[in-house]
Amino acid sequence: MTRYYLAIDIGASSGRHIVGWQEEGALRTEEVYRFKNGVTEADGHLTWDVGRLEREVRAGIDAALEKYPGLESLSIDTWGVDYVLLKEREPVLPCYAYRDSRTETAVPRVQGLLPFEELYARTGVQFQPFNTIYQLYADKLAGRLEGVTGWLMMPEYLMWRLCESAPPCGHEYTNASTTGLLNAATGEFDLEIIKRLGLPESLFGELCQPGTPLGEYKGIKVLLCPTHDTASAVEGIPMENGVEGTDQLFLSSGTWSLLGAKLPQAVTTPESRRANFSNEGGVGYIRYLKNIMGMWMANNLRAELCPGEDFPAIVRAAQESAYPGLVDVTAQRFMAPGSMSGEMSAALAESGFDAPKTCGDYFRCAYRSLAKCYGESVRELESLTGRKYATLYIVGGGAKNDFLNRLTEEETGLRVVALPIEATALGNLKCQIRAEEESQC
Ligand code: LRH
Repeated sequence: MTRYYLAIDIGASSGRHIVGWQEEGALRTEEVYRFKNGVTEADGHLTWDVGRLEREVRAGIDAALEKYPGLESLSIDTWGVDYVLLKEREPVLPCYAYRDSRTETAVPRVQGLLPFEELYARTGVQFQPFNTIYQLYADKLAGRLEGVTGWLMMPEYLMWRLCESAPPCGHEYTNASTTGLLNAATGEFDLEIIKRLGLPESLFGELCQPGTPLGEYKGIKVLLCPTHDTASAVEGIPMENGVEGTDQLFLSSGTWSLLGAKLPQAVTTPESRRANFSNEGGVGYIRYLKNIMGMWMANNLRAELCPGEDFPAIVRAAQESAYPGLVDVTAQRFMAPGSMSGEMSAALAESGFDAPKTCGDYFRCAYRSLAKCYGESVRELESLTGRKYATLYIVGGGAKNDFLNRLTEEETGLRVVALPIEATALGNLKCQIRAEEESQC
């Protein structure tokens, strides 16, 4: 009898419900529901409408059930770092989005208590102003932690809402590894960091691994997949198994570009800190990667300069342009600019380039700058891990951009294998199938 599973994969700009099943040894999938996601501006802040996300999750499950009435299990993955505070069973609203600027005062305060050199040596997580550690400290400064009895990362929250009677679950390891609060050596919350920041210790319990059951919704088992979308994406890439000696790299190319290697152990050296690499938790390995501003730039440029234009036409225009300027795609100025094209023009002017004139000029600059950053990151990875790499697997929406793939090949010198697959949903599904098989043993 064929068993059907449901992966709910929610990114910062869209969410999708994908049903998967095994057929003749292969994992087959069908997308049954898709919805738009995005931040909501409220009182000058960027927030997530968690009520709407929950409604979309439920509507998509109903759509899946209509076609596949006997779903075995489901699981949700989302972007990392964001969370919902709870007072008993009630969410504390608003739920802030990671691009909000509320951590501006928290970052120097945290660094005053815990110099970044020490924090990195303990956690191995690259500096990003939106890391959960800074967001939780911003909550503390704003008095938002008073009376709080728990907090759940976004996918944990959404799954908990489905299994109403269940107590809030523990934190899932892969997503917890994006908080900047895990100890890289133990893989558990680092209580020394939590004490030094004066965060309530009772909020940081033991972690749960992917595969852990949470409860049931409409007769479907709800369980933890690798709930950080990048962790699921890496599980969904058909890279060589094993982490020792492999010469393969991954690039999950969506709103963000996550470029890295699977490693057996974390690298927390000062060189790694200076190169701003992160050690995130994988399923039995470390995802050693760099978080690079990805399609976020191109998506914003399109919304500003040519809304409604399809990407193949945009990519052709970029290819035909001869614009020579490049920008640093990791610069914080591109995180949430008022205008992406304006910010790019300003950065280009500062490095002595004339302003781009056409749409094609802007996109050429964005794609070439991205590929250049990929090249630099691969060289850094080689020097930090002491390995030589041969192949780069690219998954996610960006894998469909042949021009960018070619530039990436030129800049990295690696063989690029671009896979137009929903790797995140595949990784989410694989973990559910594994959990089911293990429960049968
Ligand atoms: C990609 C991602 C990335 C995080 C960012 C907030 O979707 O999860 O790994 O750093 O979103």
